[in-house]
Amino acid sequence: NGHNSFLIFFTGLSGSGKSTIACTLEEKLFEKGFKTYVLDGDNIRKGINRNLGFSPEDRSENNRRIGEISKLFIDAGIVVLAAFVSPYRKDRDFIKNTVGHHNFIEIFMNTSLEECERRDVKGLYAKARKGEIKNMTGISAPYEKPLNPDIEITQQRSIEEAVNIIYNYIEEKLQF
Ligand code: GGZ
Repeated sequence: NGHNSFLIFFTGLSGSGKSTIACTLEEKLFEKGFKTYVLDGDNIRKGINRNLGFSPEDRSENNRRIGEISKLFIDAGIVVLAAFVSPYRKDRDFIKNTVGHHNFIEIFMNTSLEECERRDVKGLYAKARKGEIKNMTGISAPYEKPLNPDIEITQQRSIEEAVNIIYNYIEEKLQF
């Protein structure tokens, strides 16, 4: 009883809500019986990509490997939810080409820098403002907004609303 598998790719600033929405959506998909997996900094940057930092080159390599890993999961029949800053258009395009355009759903978490900085869950923005962290996306490194994302989630959305918007969009792609 195979089902269609693809990559749901969340991009946005640190603190924009990528992981929260990805994990909540994953629970919903799991409840409906789909095989799913969440890729994020916690399982990728602490493991296979622990040799990579936040220079443009390292971010590109991080994203290249994320694309290749996603492709393997898709081949294995798993719906992949990936939550990464992925600030460069060319890196997101690489991932899209790697998994195939029809297997790629781009979700732009459009939360303003002001709001992300207000949340500052990990204290990274405060450190970046003090110059203790360099290459911080939004402060001292660029974020190239998606020009044509499949879905844009604005910051006034609740978690539940965001998950429902994405679920409704992917429902037709899911084979029950
Ligand atoms: C951006 C950084 C940085 C810098 C550490 N810039 O909110 P988080 O903590 O959990 O998510 C951010 C994560 C970004 O890693 P990614 O693998 O998603 O980035 S990329 O796609 O650009 O390769 C943040 C933390 O790591 N973090 N330093 N300088 N985010």
